[in-house]
Amino acid sequence: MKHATPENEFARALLKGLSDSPKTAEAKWFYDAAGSALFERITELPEYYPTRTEIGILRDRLPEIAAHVPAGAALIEFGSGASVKTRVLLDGLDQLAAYVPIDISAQFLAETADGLRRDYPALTIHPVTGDFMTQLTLPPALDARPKVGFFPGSTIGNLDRDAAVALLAQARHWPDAAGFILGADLVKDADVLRAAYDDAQGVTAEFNRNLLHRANREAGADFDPDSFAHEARWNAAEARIEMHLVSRAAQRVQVAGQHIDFAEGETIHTENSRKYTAESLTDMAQAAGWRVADLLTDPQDYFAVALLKP
Ligand code: AVJ
Repeated sequence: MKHATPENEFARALLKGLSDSPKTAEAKWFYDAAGSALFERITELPEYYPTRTEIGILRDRLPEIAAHVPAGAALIEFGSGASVKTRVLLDGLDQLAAYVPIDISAQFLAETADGLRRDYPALTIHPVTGDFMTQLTLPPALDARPKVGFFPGSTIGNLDRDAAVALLAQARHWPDAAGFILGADLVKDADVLRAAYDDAQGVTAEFNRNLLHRANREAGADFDPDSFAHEARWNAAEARIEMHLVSRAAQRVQVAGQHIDFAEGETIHTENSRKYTAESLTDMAQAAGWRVADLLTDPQDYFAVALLKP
C-alpha cells in the first residue's frame, strides 16, 4: 500500500475531506480544548447575537416553555449541557424529574453531572455518553417518564437537512415523547449575519484557523495557518452562512504522510450554519413527525425557540 491509513479518526476524516473537490472539513472538528475556548469567546462578542438572544427568549418566555413540559418529565439535552441555557431551564421548570445531558466527552459529562447534582438535589441526573448523530440508548430508568428533547444554540444548523430531520425523528420515536425545545437562528439582514461570523476582533477567524493548528497538533500536518484567510459567506440560495479557509497562495501541505495541493484562492469549506424561517422550521419539524406548537422569538426576530409537540 502506498499510503498507510492514519490511525486517528480526525486525521482520517481530515484527509478524506481534503481529497474532495471542493475541499471540506466537518464543523465538529473545531471543538478541541482550544477551539471550545475560542467558541466561548465568540458567544460574548458584540456581533455574535445568537447566544444572548436565545438566553433572553428562554428567560422571558419561561411560563410558555414550562406549560410545554409535563410533570415528572425528563429533559434530554443534545450536546454539551451545563451551560447558562440549561440552568435557565432547570431553574424554571420545577416539574422536571430528570435531566439527561448527552455529550461525546465522558470526562466533561462527569464534571457537569457532579456540579448539577450539587445544585439541583431534587433532580435525577442521567448523563449519556455518545455522539448524538447516532442512535442513542437512553437509561431504562427513563422508560416511564415523558421525554422532552432540548437542542439549543442553533447547533442543528450545522447539520444538513437529512441529518437534522433524523435527529429530530430519533427524539420523536422515544417512548413517551412529549415535546422538543429547539433553538434555531433565523434568516435576517446579510450584513448582520456576516458580521456575526466575521467579527472585528478576529476571534471567529482564529476559531476557523484553529482547525489548521489542530491538524498540525493531531494529524501530522504542516499547515502555515497564516497563509489561510478566514471568510464568512452568506449563501442566500441555501440560506446558510458558510465558513471557508482561503489559501492565500498556491501551496503544498503535508497531512498524515500525504500531500495536498492548494491553488491560490482555493478554499476549505469548514462550516455551514443554516438559518431558518418560520416556514423552513415548520417544514423540517413536520418531516420528523413533530408539529410546531409555538414559535418564541425575540423582538427583532433574530432567533427562535420552537416548541414542538407530537
Ligand atoms: C455552535 C454551530 C451554533 O453556527 O453559530 C460560531 C458555531 N461558528 N461562529 C454557529 C459558530 C462560527 C455556531 N454553532
